[in-house]
Amino acid sequence: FDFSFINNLAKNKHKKAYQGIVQYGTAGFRTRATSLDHVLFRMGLLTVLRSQVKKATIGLMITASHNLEIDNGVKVVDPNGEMLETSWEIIATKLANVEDDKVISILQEIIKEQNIDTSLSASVIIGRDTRSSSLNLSQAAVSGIKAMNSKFIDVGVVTTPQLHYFVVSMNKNRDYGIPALEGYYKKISEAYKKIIETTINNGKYSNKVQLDAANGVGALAIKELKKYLNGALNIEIYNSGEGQLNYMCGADYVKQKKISPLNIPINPYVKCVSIDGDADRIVYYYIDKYNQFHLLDGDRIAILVADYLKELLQQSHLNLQLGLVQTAYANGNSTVYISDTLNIPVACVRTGVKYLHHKALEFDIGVYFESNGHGTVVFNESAINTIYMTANNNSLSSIQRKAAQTLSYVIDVVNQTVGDAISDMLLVELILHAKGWDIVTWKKSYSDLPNKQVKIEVQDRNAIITTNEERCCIKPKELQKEIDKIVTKYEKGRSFVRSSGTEDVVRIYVECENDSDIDKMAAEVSLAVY
Ligand code: 16G
Ligand code: ZN
Repeated sequence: FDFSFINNLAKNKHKKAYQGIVQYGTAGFRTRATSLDHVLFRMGLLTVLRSQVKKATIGLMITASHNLEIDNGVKVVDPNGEMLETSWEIIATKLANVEDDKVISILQEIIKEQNIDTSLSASVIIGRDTRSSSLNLSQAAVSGIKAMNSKFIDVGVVTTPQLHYFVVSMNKNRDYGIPALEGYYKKISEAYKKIIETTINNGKYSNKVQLDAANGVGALAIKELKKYLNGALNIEIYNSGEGQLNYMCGADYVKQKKISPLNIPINPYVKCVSIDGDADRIVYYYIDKYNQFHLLDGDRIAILVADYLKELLQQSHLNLQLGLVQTAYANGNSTVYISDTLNIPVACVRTGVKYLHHKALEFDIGVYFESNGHGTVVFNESAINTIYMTANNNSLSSIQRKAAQTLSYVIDVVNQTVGDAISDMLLVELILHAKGWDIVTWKKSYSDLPNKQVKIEVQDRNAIITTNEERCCIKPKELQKEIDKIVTKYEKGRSFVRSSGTEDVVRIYVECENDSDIDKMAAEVSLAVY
């Protein structure tokens, strides 16, 4: 590397414009867009080294997901489509925060400590969302990548899951799919159409969906997807870019506020979905004739998917272990329903996709979803092979083979690299279609406990420390005892507090049996936290 050239860029063109500390959190760096130029430049440098260590293509996605337009962020995607390894988050944080004239020495330190052969060729794929700040930030990253003499592909404006798809398909020698957007759309839409064609619609299913695209990149992707679907799903797109990104719309808004987004037509019982600003989250909802709002969030999607997969496994006589992964935010009744009614093992992990993803990999088929609508299904290699073999085994009964065939298409509909709003929507739709369900029937399977989330702004979010997958607070010391005392006063009461991984806030979750108690309970726990 030409260190003096890099040094010059670090001290001039990409010098620090922000003196505060930035931290590589649950989903990468995320803060005001104006503070990020130097971070992006440095992440450009770092991904090249990461690529040399892993001897594979690394991804760089510029987005702040469901945050408002003024924010932006960046996350690094490892070769298998997973989030950057934890030990490198620390390295990334260090590199992002040192003074401009220390960038070179830190780079040299990383090279030495990680024993990196810098003569190896490297490759980085870079993508961005539709934010007005994203183009400049991606250019800052490219500036870093180029300064390290690495190859790179700028795939431009893509959803986060599409960027993950690119990384995996590049690294898996096309086994996973063709590394192009066309490959992505074709893969998921072809498989979707095959399943729809082979199942008889026998009930209340309607293929009309009103989709709120949060005025983000998802709108572009869905428009594209529609061309490939050829009418197999009737998607009406709202908030497709004319309004402000994530402002009073999008999956996070709808999930938190439990109300419809701006601009979506209110027609009773019409199936609606909201995705977020980078299209990796999805929630469903509808309004009934009394104008009451009904949410079907990630917990419900997970249950729908797990139930369907279980049925297919039974029909195909496949002895594969199916499991479900949730976080503490999962509604208590959803957990009871999964273990008691569906009899599917369910695990709980801490917030953040990487934790869910890793846990899900412990099953042959792992379904994971956060309540906020971020999730997917992962199939291990041997499960995939067994499914394909069964689908093609002519000596088996046609029912058995057909179920295995359907499973094999499901594998292609799903974006296994990360939660993907678009492929999750197709998955939900094909299941509702197979079951002949409308959205009301889906909602009826069980009822959620009333619940509420509150956030409290704090100086130092690290003041709260939790254990037991965030369900128990160990610092400050007395807090958990107080929460326990509050909780016992309410039937089916449950509450936990945790510090956010993306904002300087402490989050509080409460749930209990009676709707009329929920505000009081939330207020009591908030008071204990203050
Ligand atoms: C990030 C996470 C998401 C998690 C959220 C929690 C990824 C890709 N995204 O958006 O999974 O639910 O953070 O935010 O891991 P919080 O820590 O602010 O509550
Ligand atoms: Zn997102």
